[in-house]
Amino acid sequence: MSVFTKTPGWLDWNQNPSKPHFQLPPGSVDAHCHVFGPGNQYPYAPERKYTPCDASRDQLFLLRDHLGFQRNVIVQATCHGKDNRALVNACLASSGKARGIATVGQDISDAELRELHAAGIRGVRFNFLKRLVDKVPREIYLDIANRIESLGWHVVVYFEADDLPDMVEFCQLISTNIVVDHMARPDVSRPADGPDFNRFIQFMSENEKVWCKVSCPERLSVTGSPAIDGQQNIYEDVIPFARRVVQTFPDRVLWGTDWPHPNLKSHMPDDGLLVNFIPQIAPTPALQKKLLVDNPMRLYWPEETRD
Ligand code: 0GY
Repeated sequence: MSVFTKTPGWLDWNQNPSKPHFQLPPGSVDAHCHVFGPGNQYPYAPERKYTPCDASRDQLFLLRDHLGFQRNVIVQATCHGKDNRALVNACLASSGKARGIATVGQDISDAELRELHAAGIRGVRFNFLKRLVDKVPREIYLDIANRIESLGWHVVVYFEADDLPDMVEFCQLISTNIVVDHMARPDVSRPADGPDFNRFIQFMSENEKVWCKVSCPERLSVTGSPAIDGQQNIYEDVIPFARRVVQTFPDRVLWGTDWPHPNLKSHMPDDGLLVNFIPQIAPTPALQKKLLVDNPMRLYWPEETRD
């Protein structure tokens, strides 16, 4: 029983995900997931915009094994603010099978950054969604981006499609790799080959350091999941967007479950069905291996990929 009261209407993660039919390539990485609390051990941040249900590291590791992943990249969630203790604990307890993306303030010391690195942190996340965080001045983010460069870290950015013009400018000022969460949240009711998404494709074409997570169909879909209990036709409207990114930039894409799926309103996905969705966006074994193994390994475990 959590010591915190969840945000009204909160949807809890699925305790009984199906076993995926799609067999993940050996060494696959779930490159976007979170841990929440547990709140009695790792309290949620006072400045949080939502209070989730608990989702512990052990529950994440059980899901990893159930779905057939070998590793996780755990992303600091905004409900924990800049308190990375739950994340660090999960990375340390993972026997090297988890890396982390932290949220830090400008006041973090170099010694603290090195400590995060030793725990398995490999980047920082800058979040631009007003419903999730208070605004942070760009200069602060740029200062943090400069400071993490020498650690070999990268920056993860979460923003919405309408903010792309601002982000193009901002990203030009960052010299590390930049990973964009959830394809910058396109409006999937518009065409995947229309002017809006073309601008995102152009952004990636012109910036070789920009990577993209082709994740969160359940969050982006407008048509939703008409066959939630079947295997086909889930989140169909997201497929052309994700597939276009995977086919255009096969060496700069990542995939993650987004477990435990914070702030969903319409439904909670079955994580097994989310895995079954992967071949629709990465249709060949070669693309699947890049998306799930080669790319995340190069970014998060480079020491294991060098010849
Ligand atoms: C996600 C998406 C969301 C939340 C967060 O850190 C967070 O709180 O990332 C969201 O509400 O869209 O990637 O989990």
